Amino acid sequence: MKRLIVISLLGIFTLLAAACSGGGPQGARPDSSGNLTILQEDSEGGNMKFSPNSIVLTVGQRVRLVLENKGQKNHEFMIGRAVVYNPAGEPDGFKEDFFGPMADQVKAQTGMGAMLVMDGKVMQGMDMSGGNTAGMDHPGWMVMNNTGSGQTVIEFTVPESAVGEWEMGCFQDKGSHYDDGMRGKVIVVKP
Ligand SMILES: [Cu+2]
Repeated sequence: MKRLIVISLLGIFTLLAAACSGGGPQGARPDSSGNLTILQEDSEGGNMKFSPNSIVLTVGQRVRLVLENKGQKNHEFMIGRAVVYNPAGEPDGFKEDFFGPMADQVKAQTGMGAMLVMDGKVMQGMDMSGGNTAGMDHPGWMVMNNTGSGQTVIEFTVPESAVGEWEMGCFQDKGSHYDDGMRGKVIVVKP
């Protein structure tokens, strides 16, 4: 009798687990040509966000992330994990950088007024900072998408080493964008 109960319970747990997993992680996926548009939005009152704020990428997929700044402010786009905090206690980028290790295979088309920045150095695009990169000198690889930049495209093939959960974030204005909701999930799955 006891054994029967244990077996029944196991069965119920298995069913529950299957129901919860619901066919893989939730999030927006690139279309059949690999394009996935991510809007950077803000509004009066500090409502900052990425739309969508959860994306799912698949290993081996050729992906084109199309960033559009729809807001009034300048916004960054970084992917990584383990947020680092500066001495002032402000979120200041990620300890582990998603793009850094594959920087040689990442192609970016920066829109007018957008920049590709690596460890605070402008690598591509027009330097609109006037040499003053303070505020966007986070560790790692990022796109600085100034307001009105149009589209910036990040193109890459998703590597096997990226499998797992990552975070996207904007750390502008002393990390306040991140704190105000400008962050999201990036999940990399096996095909
Ligand atoms: Cu922002």
